[in-house]
Amino acid sequence: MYDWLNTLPKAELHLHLEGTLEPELLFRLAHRNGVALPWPDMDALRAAYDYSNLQEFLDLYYRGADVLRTEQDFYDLTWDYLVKCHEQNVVHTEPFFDPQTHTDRGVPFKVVLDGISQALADGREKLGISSGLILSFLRHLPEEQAMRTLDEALPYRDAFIAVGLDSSEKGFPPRLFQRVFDRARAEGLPAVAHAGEEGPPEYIWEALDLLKVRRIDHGVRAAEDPRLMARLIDEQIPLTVCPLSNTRLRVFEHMSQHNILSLLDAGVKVTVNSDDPAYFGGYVTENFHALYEHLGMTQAQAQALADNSMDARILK
Ligand code: ES4
Ligand code: ZN
Repeated sequence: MYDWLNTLPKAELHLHLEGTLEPELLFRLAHRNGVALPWPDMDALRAAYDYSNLQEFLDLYYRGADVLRTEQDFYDLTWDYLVKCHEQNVVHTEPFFDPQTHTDRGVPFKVVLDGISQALADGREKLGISSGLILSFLRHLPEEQAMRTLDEALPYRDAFIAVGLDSSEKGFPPRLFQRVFDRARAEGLPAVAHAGEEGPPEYIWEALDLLKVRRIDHGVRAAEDPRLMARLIDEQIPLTVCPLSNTRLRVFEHMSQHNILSLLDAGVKVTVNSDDPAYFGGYVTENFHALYEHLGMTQAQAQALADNSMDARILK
């Protein structure tokens, strides 16, 4: 079954490039850039991959991203991810990057963008993987800073296919970012947003009604709101679900309790994604495989999930 799932052609629609930073590359880049790390070795780092919620993970994720300094670093990060895609027959990907995580540390926007864009171009040419980059705003920071990030990005408008919203969810509702998303829309940029991962169904409503997103990232808490479920099904709004992420961050206590197949069977357009694979223990195939192992996913369900991912692309 693993091989069948691995060979299945699929698209990945919820993937943070900073979350693909494997311990090996993290240590290599720290050495290359002379960055001191709080972990003596990779085993100590891996031992820290034990989170009880989203914030504990994010603290580690932002700490890890500090080793990314040069254009070559961003190239290497992105290229390694694309090689993984190639191995797992991910034929299309729409990854996120968080410019503020880097510009706030003094790494210029263009350094980040050029490294990533060059790797994506090489991925198209050498590996045949189509891709479109999503610029994601950090919601734990003020809206003015997101707006400034958008200003910085607009000269490179053609390097992106959409804008997104991520980081700490609780206490940072989508409505706080309405003006940034209005502006992005006026520039012709479609939108997605993380909502309903740890936050309530109300945040999903806000993402749809105020930010006018065309996909919801995570969205698993929609199941708590029957009216919202009806809307997602009626409008076929895709949810980019990340099963291993949800269990590692304890959105669900165990994979056997995950609701992705119930959502699928109810008619919601759900997809399978890896979120931050280096931190959550697997790439897309491992996520599919966990659904087979713990939820008894059938081949027909796997095919439907993969078909949904191809349908839910922004870049067609
Ligand atoms: C994230 Cl799992 C998750 N949730 C929200 N923001 C994020 N950024 C990177 N991974
Ligand atoms: Zn995410």
